[in-house]
Amino acid sequence: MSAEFFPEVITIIHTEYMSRALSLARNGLRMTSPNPMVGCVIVKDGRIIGSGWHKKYGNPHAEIEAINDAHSRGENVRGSAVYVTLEPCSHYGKTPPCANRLVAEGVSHVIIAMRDPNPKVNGKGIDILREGGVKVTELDGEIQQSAKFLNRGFIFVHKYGRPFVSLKAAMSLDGRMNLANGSSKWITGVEARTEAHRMRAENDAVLVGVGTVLSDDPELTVRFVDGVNPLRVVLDSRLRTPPSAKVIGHDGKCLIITSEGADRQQKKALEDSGATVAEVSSRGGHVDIESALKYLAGRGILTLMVEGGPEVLSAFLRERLADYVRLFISSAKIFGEGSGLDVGLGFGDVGEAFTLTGIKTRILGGDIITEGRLSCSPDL
Ligand code: AOF
Ligand code: ZN
Repeated sequence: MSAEFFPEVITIIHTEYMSRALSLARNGLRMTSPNPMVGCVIVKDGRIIGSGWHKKYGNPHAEIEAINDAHSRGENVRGSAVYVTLEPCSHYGKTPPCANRLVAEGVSHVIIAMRDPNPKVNGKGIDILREGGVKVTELDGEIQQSAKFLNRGFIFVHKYGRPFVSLKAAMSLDGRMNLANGSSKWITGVEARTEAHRMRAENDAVLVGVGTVLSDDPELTVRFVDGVNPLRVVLDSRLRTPPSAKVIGHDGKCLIITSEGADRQQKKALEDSGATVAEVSSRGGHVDIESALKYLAGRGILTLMVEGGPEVLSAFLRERLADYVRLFISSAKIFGEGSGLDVGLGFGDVGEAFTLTGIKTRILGGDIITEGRLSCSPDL
């Protein structure tokens, strides 16, 4: 008997092929921004006849990669089922529309994990397919959530005009993020530090406040794991970053965000040493975080990791511009003094507190790592 008679069997089959497409999509991590990571698997007569993913910004889309892969194996995609993690595009951009190409190839069924939040597409790809006589199935549930989480930054930029923001905070057992003198180096052990570098490699940009630059002189590069260096961003309302700061580096990937009307001389000194300086509006004497995020989205940054210090992390929480938290808690060190996450949220009742969902907790060396999605974060 054909699987058509068993809807639950069909769901299992769809989930299986879509999971494969999602893992292919992940190969594009950090290479596709500001475009999404997309994977595609083409199935005919119960066999995968072609697959592919969007490899790099400006390169062919995932569907075209998969069709080309099938052709290179001498397969004909006519009558096949195409699993694609994102709705096929409908517009002429860097490449012609994939939806039209799928119709022209004569595929019979397209299964998608999520709609494209890009207003140029958003449902129009599905319309083109249906009008071309192709059956379209939109998956929901967990597999859709996984597809959305993978492209959380892409969704946020299109839906909310800002990157998806992850906070990373390291603290001593007594909740201090630095000593009284501001130093915050080496709170956690080497395994946790490796994990923090992995997190840097996963985000398009990593951000610290000027206080962290002055006290720790961090490089903010990916060193303990393989990966692409993120854009390094310093929030510095009065341009106190020294031109000799390590964060500036030599690769032109350091951006200092300051308030409008910054000191010309200091600005020029920083630019001469290789940094880019951007001026955005300020609020209460500090760079306005929302304006800074908007600016970053405009520069193609989809995902941002905020690495410290306590003041900057607190400001993101206070403004409710934080979506995910990963906390590194040393189980070995007690500082006894220094700052914590003194956010000043002014809750009058425990019930009002921010909560985390989808919590994952691990023990790594002598440190506890706990992470989750913040309740103040809007929907994907
Ligand atoms: C991708 N890769 O596999 C798919 C995309 O500028 P373009 O022509 O490359 O178009 C980019 C848009 O195409 C992107 O924002 C998204 O809406 C859609 N689909 N993009 O880069 C892909 N399927
Ligand atoms: Zn496309």
